[in-house]
Amino acid sequence: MSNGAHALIQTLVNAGVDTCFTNPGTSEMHFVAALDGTDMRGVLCLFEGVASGAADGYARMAGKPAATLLHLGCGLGNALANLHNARKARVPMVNIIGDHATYHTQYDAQLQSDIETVARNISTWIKTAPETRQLAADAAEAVAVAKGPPAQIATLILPADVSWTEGAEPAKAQAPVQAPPASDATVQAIAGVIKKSGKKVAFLLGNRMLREPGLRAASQIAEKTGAKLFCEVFPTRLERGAGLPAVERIAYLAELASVQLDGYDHLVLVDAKAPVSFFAYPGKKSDLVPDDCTAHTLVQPHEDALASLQALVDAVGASDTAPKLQSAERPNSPKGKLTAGKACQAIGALLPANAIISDETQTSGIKLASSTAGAPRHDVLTLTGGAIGQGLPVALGAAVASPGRPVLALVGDGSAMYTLQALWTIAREGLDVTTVIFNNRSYAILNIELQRVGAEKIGPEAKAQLDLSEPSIDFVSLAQGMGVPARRVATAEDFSGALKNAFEMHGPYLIEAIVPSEYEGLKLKALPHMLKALGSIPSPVAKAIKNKISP
Ligand SMILES: Cc1ncc(C[n+]2csc(CCOP(=O)(O)OP(=O)(O)O)c2C)c(N)n1
Ligand SMILES: [Mg+2]
Repeated sequence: MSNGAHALIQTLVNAGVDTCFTNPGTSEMHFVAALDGTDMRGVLCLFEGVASGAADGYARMAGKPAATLLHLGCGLGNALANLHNARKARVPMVNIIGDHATYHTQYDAQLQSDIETVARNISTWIKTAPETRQLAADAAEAVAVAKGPPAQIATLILPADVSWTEGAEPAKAQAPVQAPPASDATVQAIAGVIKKSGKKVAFLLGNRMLREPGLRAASQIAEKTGAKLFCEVFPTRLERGAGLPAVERIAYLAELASVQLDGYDHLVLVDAKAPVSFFAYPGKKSDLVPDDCTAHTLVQPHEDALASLQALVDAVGASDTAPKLQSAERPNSPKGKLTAGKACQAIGALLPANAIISDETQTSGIKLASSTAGAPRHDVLTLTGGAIGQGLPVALGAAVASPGRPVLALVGDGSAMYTLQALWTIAREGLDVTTVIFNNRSYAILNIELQRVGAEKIGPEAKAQLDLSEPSIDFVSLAQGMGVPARRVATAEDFSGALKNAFEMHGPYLIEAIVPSEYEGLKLKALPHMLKALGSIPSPVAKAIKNKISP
């Protein structure tokens, strides 16, 4: 018998949850005290949004949940944006939210708030643990729910007295639930559609299908049937590079996505939702499936996506077909004044084998995919829910989950300032994370959006809301102030040199890349007109222009 906190931690460990990203307060002190002498690794984060983003990055790489330890409703609220990204990533996670002691809530003390209401935004399984004796069983259930299928975020609210009271015993892990494959009828129906001649078929692969086994199976089908392979716009974890099948990512800009999807009669969704525009724009469609195209869903989130896709491989007779693999190739080293495109080129030239890229580059990463396509195999983790401030925390969590693998965090200056505290934890844990801040001193993407939404007049007050140049942010000082060595560069040669050094040394390093915005002046003004024109020009020309704008 032990107190609730001890039994809770041991239960989590029994179920394989052995890493907890923490930002504790008084109500979590018994949990904190119980960490010693267990196999649970506590990783302190200095803002809750770092903890939740780190748990997301951890789950993407480890394929199992981490826990977060957060302080009441306000701590959970601070974590919300990255919990939202994690929910959209469909990763498993267990939140432990400390609460006031059960008998204290009646007093409406200073930190009293409605925790469950905050949690409802990101969890369907929410439980306030009612008593110590039951706590371990609740924790085992939370982990089982988080693991799924489907994987999700479970939130266990832990009143302080339930945590400190004696009389608890750890519970065993619940037996894993086997996900069923898609029904044979579904597989055969889709196989029938694909095999019918004269129709153009594309696949949209998402989530669990973007790892090697899913990619290989999809490529076998594509090679056998001539189908095109797309992947969703913001993948949770995409394995790519030399030796793996390549897939074309759906573009962020809806006009470009429409060009990509134009001309297909059937779109087969495999662990992905039908594509929609990121935002609505006056006079434009939200649903990106072309009007004369039929979407088919192969697999539901609770089903076994890989087994279903492999059944489809058999059903179309592609079991003996070899997948098409990306060949190894790297761009040359860039020269001259640094631009974001040249930085991407240098990354393609130098990326080490088995790297993990956390991509929150926004506009600066437009050339990233093409520059790294033939680089040694690597994983790319992206902004699944569109809530910025995710890149650094996800890199932190990915590094904790993947010792021995180099992590590269690529982050816009605006995005970096949301959760910059992640650098402190990266330094404290000695993680092998190289961070590149693309400092264009701007919310550049919003300058594009401002043009696109058709705003009538763009005055100085409007422009000022998107400008980060006064005062300019000194990322080198900020990084050094948190224990991360750093260097500022403004030429392509210096960028390559700094990146090479960072990859060669173990541990954290930050490169502040001074770059112009990718879209400025005339190019910025012309973009909305060009995007508008795409819908009314011949498809091959539109596709060529798309590849120029977003290669
Ligand atoms: C939580 C959240 N707040 C605000 C936004 C709106 N937003 C999207 S991109 C962006 C600016 C990104 O700037 P930066 O990281 O510098 O990239 P750049 O656009 O300059 O390439 C903002 C504020 C968002 N998506 N999520
Ligand atoms: Mg910027």
